[in-house]
Parts: sequence; structure tokens; C-alpha cells
Amino acid sequence: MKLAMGIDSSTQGMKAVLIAPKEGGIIASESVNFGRDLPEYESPEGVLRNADPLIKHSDPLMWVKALETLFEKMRKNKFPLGDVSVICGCGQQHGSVYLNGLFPEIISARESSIPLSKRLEPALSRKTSPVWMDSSTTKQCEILSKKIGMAEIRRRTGSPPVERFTGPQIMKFFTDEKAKYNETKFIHLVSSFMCSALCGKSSPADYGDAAGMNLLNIETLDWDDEICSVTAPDLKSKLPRPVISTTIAGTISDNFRKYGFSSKKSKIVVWTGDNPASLVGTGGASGESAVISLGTSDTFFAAMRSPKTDPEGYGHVFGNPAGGFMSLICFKNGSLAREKIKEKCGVDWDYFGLSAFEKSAPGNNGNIMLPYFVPEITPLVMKRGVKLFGSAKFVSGKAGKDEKIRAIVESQMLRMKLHSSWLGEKFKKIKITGGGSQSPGICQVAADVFDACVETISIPDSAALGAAIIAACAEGDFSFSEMSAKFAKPVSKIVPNSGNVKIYRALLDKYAEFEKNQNLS
Ligand code: XUL
Repeated sequence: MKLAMGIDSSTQGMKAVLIAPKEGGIIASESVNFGRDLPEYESPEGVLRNADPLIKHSDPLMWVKALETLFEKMRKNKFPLGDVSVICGCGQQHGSVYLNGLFPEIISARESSIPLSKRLEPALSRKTSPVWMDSSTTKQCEILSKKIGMAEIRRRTGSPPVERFTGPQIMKFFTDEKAKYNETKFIHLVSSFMCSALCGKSSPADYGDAAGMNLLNIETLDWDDEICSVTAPDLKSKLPRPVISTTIAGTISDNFRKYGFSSKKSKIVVWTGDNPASLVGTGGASGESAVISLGTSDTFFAAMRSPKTDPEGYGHVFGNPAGGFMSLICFKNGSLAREKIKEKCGVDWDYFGLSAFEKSAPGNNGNIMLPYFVPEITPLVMKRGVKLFGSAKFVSGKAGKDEKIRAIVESQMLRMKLHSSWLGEKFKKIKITGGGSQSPGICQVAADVFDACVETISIPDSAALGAAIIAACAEGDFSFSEMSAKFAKPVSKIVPNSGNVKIYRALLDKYAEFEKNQNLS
């Protein structure tokens, strides 16, 4: 049986899923959690500690080590890796890896007893990688806006200059560490870096993820000369070639053969971003439904026929791996914020996901929480702080646990609805994925706030599944729609409650007002 593998290199861990594209079955999945499995990297939540809450970097060697650990777990558990004919992956978006001239030689080296994660260090011209949670480049965003124009950058790249996007991050590296920037020969996204490691040569970047850099011109689908030269000198020569998502980057490097991959060599497809992969894995790539992904970040996205940009500047345009474009709105206070409230309330996930909703009323008596446990992306909030509005008891923090839990979930859904309104579309169907999608309470709030039928799919990790589907389609035997019909079937449907829909419609205006009146920058 020919198998396809999808790998998701996400913020807090790495997951792999093996599928049988022809037969339509998920064969197996495996995961590595950075905190639990790789404590030596001191990044329990995937990022290195930093006194400045705006700076969020990771060790790129941790990602390579995670890949080796993942394959080793699969080998030990007797996964049929010899039957894997094709592999694709996806990475947390926007993060960047900086490499010197040693990179090609080190990754292409023949099988060695020393793992790649140990040999790669001398190839790093910058030891750490800024990731999507980093908000430290406001100054660089301002420079880009001034030199090219905010609206013009938005028009050309699909997003205004955004703190976490790779272009402003590169500009900051050049300004702060010129010598190291000059030493840099390759700048990769997390996705193209991992793909390079896997196939043993510097890989192209797919349009899906490359569009999250403030550097790709979404009309020409090539790096924008003017924006690149304003960002940093000689930048274009250091960037991977942008290509369509089904491009074969190479075959698996000998570095990874020891885990049991076939001597016929599995093909490696260019990696994409986790959200574009998830669009495919949920079956949202055809545009029939929008997607809510509740992971470390909460995201709302949908396929777009032609690119449309957000006048407020929060929404983005990325590439859809199945062709065309996708919209995306991202919120940093996602699962970690839910986790903080869960811990404060001293409950388990079953209670958080269901009981709390059974014991509290939709609309939460007007109680609202602006959940900025960390600086926020949408809306832009630089100073963390949780703000409470509503009854005196709630505002003083003395409300019961059920009200607090409902407040975080309802507020997260209301802000998603508010900041997706620029799309001007009423979605009748929304696919929901990610850890939070296993909570019936959260799914019902999503259905009621969006007045849409919410569907869950069988595996919560749609990003790894999406990557496996892209891999299978890149081999040429299957189409995206055929694969989605096989793998992204809904397992449950949650219909909106008309009474609750009315309650949330009224609450949305209140939420918008609270958010607008906050000065948290
Ligand atoms: C999207 C974004 C996050 C990361 C991490 O723009 O920043 O969703 O991709 O998942």
C-alpha cells in the first residue's frame, strides 16, 4: 500500500499523520511535545524565555531534533515507513531561520552517526528564530509604511506591515546585527527550513506560506523588488524561490533513511504554513465553508476566489495550496488564554468544555472579557492585561468559575466574528478544528455567534492531515476535492440556536464598543 505522510511543525510540538490516499484511511499518527519530550531546549511552550514580553524566539535546532524524535518514535512503534512514497509538511507561519554558507554542505552530508540536530549548529548565522508570537518590530513596520505606504504594502503583499511577519523581522535583524545579517546566505521560513532539512538541500517556499512575509507580491507571485530592497540589502538573493504548493522539492535525505524509509526514497513536497495546510485538511480549500482553528493561536480563515484586503489591516491574504488565495485573521490569545482561565478556575478540560456551559447562560448576563494575557495581534495590543466588563461581581473578579469560563470563550468568538466582518460574507457552514474543537460548549458558542452550522472533523490536527493530502495530490494521482471528500468528512454538526443568535447579535455591538474604547497600545 502506498502511503503519504503529513508533518505539522507547530508552535508547541510536532505531529505526523500517515494516510492511505487510495483506500481513504488514516493509518497512524504520532507526536512530540517540546516541553514534555525535549526539556533540554527549555521551551515548555515552544519559545525561549525572554524578559521582554514582546520578544518570542525559538531554537531552530529544537525543530530538527523534534523531527528526529518523531521519526524515532515511529520506527520504534513499527510504523510502515518503508511504504511512505511522499511526504509534505507545514510549519507555524512567519518564523524565520538564518543560515550561512555551510548550510547546503551540512544538510546534504551522507548518513552520519551524529544526528543532523547536532551537526547543524555551525550553519546558523543567528542562533535563534523569531516566531509568529513576536511583537517587537513596530518600528520596522513604521519604516516600511513610511517608505512604501501602508496601503501599498497591503495591496501588493495582502497585508499591511505586521510585527510578526518575516519582512519586518528581517529588517530588525539587519538593523540590530549587521555583521550576522551579512554572514547570512539563506533566510528560510520554518516550513522551508524543515523541508530543506528533510530533503538535504535548500528548498523553495510555497506561495501559501511565502505570502505571510510582507515580501511576496501576490499579483506576480514573486518577491517584490522594491519592498525587498527597502527591507534589507541583498535580501532577494537570500530568500527561497516561491513556488506552487504541489512542487516536489526532492527526495528524502540519507540523513533520515535510518528510521526505515524505503531505499526508493520518498518524495518530499515543498512545505506550507500550518493554516494553509489546515484549510486543505478541513476540506475548506474548495470555499464551501470557513474554518475556525483553535490551537495555540486562534485563527479564522476561508478560501478566496480573488484577493481582497482588510481595510482595518488585521486580516491577511495567503495562498490556498489547492489554488487561488485564502483569507486569515489570527488571535494570539487562543488556547493559552483558555488554559490560564482553566487553571484559575481549578477545573479539568471536560468541565471547561461542557459543564461550565451547562451551568451558565448564553450571553453571560452581558459579562465580557478582553483576554490579553499576552500582547495581542488582533486588535493590536502591546500591553498585556485582562479587562472585565459587566456586573460589579464579574468586574471585581468575584464571579463564579462558570461565568469566567463562558466569558473567555464567548469573548474569543465575538472578536473573531467582529474582525472577520471585512470579508463581507455570511458563511452558512464553518469547519472547526484544533484542540478547542473537542469542546461541545465552545462549538455551540461558535455556531450561535456566527449563526452557522459548525462541523467537526475526525482528527483535531487538520494541519498534518492537510499536509498529507497535499503530498498525495502532488504525486499526481488524486485531486484536492477527491481527497477532502475522503478525509475531511464531518463527524458532528452543531446547529445554531435562534434565541442565542439574537443574544450574541446584541452582545457583539457591546463587545465592539468595549474593544474600541480600550487604549492598550
Ligand atoms: C497566522 C499565525 C499563526 C501561526 C501559528 O498568521 O501567525 O496562526 O501560523 O500557528
